Amino acid sequence: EEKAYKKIPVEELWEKLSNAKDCKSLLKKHLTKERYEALKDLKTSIGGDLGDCIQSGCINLDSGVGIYACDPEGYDTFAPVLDAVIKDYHKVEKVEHPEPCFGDMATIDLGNLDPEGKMIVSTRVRVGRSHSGFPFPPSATVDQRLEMEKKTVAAFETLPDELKGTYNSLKGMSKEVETQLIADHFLFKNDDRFLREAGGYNYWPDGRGIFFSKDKKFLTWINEEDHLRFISMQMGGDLGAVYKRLVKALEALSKELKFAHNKKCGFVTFCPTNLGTTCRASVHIKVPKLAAAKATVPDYKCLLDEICAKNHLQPRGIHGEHTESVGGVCDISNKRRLGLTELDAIMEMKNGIVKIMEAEKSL
Ligand code: ADP
Ligand code: CIR
Repeated sequence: EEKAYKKIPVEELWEKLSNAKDCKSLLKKHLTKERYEALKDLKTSIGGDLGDCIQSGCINLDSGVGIYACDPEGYDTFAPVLDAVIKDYHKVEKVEHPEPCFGDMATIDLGNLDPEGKMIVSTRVRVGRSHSGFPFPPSATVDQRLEMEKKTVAAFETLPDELKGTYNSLKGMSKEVETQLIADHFLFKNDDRFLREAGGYNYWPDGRGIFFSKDKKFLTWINEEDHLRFISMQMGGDLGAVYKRLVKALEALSKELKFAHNKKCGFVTFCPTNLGTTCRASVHIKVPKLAAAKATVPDYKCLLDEICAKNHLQPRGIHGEHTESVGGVCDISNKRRLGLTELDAIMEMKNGIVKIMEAEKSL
């Protein structure tokens, strides 16, 4: 059981960040002295402040991004720094987002990216959602987390039969079950120092849990980084099946639950990298040759990183963000989520993965 994280005074955070000469985060790049001075004493209506947004990035100077929104209103209050980070991460000129568009399920054909089953181990698509009217982790109380959990569990009753399943609260789950679920890539854990310093593990495990459909291909994470993460996953490369399942679940759940959404951010999430579509479509893929090959320019660790960057893809380790790849298998997903539609984000991932597979085969 965990208590709330310890808040560090914003002056102390700023000192750490401004003294960190080789910090490469987007926070470091975009929180200028002028912006810091203008924002350091502001508060949202529920009391969210700049410290809540930047503590993780100032304590973890190796952050890639380094900033979260203290609460949904923080995207307005702290827009001078958050908008700059958002534009840089999602590669957009303006912070704005189109209406959701998942494509026409009757005609859409994304297909199987690896019908022979040679390179792709598994495929997963997830989206994040926030309950409208509820705060983000730094200011969420135990009661609010429990209320969100209850609302969500009630909504699962309305899923179509093939997606119905069981909810497993983290509180009371045995250590053995928990460890196995994590090893199998289903369940989240509370060992990410980036999320911890953002308040993500406050009052853990209260209000956290995981829902599974009977075949374990549709899942929901409750109160991990976001209030909700809806996930569709299965072994192999059938992106079409994975995506359609997720869209079907979302259709049902969107009728029952009210999600935070606006013109500027699209679907609102705790981390600015997830705004907009909130969609991360990934494969666990065997690319040992690309991972070992040298990049053509010194900016990248290997050829894989270079091809990923050029195709707006993001490589991660196979046990989640900030982990390493194992046995030449890595997690590759679309990087941009804002300023494009869900279908665009999926197509960006699909086209990029096709290129990665061709490049691996050519070596
Ligand atoms: P998220 O996608 O939720 O932002 P992570 O990168 O932390 O977060 O990954 C969460 C979990 O999902 C990890 O256990 C990871 O191994 C698993 N995962 C991600 N993509 C795939 C995939 N294509 N196949 C199997 N598991 C996956
Ligand atoms: C970081 O800054 O590294 C963490 N706060 C995680 C940011 C989300 N990562 C990403 O690139 N999608």
